[in-house]
Amino acid sequence: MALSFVTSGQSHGPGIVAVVSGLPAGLEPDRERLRRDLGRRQAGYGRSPRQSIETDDAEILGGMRHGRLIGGPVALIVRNRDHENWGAAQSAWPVTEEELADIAARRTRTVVVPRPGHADLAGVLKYDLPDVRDVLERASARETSARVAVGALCKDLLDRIGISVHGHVVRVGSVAAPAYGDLGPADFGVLDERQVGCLDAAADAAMVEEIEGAKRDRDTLGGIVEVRAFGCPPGLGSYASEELRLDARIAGAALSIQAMKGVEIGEGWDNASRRGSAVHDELRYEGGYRRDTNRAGGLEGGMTNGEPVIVRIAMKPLPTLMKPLRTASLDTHEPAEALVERSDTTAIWAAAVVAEAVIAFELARAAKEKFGGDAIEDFVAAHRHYLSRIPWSPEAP
Ligand code: EPS
Repeated sequence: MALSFVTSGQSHGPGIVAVVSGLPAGLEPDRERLRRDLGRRQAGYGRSPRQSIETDDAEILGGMRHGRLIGGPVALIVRNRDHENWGAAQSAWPVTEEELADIAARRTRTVVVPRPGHADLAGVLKYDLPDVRDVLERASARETSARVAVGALCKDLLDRIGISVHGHVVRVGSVAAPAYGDLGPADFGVLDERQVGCLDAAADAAMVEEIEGAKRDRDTLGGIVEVRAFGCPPGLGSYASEELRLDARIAGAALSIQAMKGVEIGEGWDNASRRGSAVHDELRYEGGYRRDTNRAGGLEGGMTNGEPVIVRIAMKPLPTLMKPLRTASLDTHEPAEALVERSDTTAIWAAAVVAEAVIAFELARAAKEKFGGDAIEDFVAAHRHYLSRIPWSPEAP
């Protein structure tokens, strides 16, 4: 069965739900990883006070028993602790005026001032909604908490075939990390000591300053995150059909994360201005096929090529500013100031963690297509057989 998932829920509703289908029976999810990844997504310098309200954890509602998946869809919920502060304002069923009255006015008021850069305007027009809040509640990146939980389960699956996925921050506003050459899974351990999620300590400190400056100016910042996946064998994805191309799936998944606006695979943008002889990663054979460079970012012909997968994703600055942008009211059409709500100055580290999760899902989906397996041991055995057939091994030369 193909791997797929769907999420449901709003930022201040009872919680964000995910239902994942196609994970093999017998997989034993790592409870600590699930908690750790949800916690990592909440961390990072520049987040709003909302994160001091939430302590994300995923409650498994179906598909698992005694620590093992049992073959049915896995349903989980990440509850929103902030929900209780909203009461009737977030009720699924109709509420009376009296019920609304006990909620702070700012939360019950219909929002009629769409924020530039957000889903607000097109959302109310498209769905014929009376209140921008109906749009922003679902457009909110709070939804990514469930995607991170799904990603953690996918990492558990990928673990079984030696694939690991690591995200980090390479730019915040005008501050860029130094260029890195080859990195390995062990290089990402230092991120526990960083505030913004940058491998380089000096750049991480400069990013903190950059965020402080934007916060002082009541502004927001975007940046660039990078994800590297190690241990992918050649041949995940396929050139045979456009919907199977893994680079396209990864790019689509990356841009499905709220506020992501650009994707680069390997040295994609720089490669566009180089000659072919300076771009393509030459092959040699040494007990298996090897390359000394990885400008392709581990993806050729819509498939993994056996080198680490490298993906960079550009995030725009968040559109909820404490210094409101100009807009026009939906009811009077008069000039107005956009909604000012609690906002993150930047959520760039969260973006790195979410990017890890969505790329882990795409790799797990492609691995599931390649190796099949209703039961985890079938999946693992198919992978083992494949590696015994091809001249490739995950170890560096
Ligand atoms: C978000 C707005 C903020 C963020 C939220 C995403 O929410 P609030 O309006 O409640 O402060 O904090 O992110 C999260 C709650 C989260 O857990 O990531 C938005 O508009 O996208």
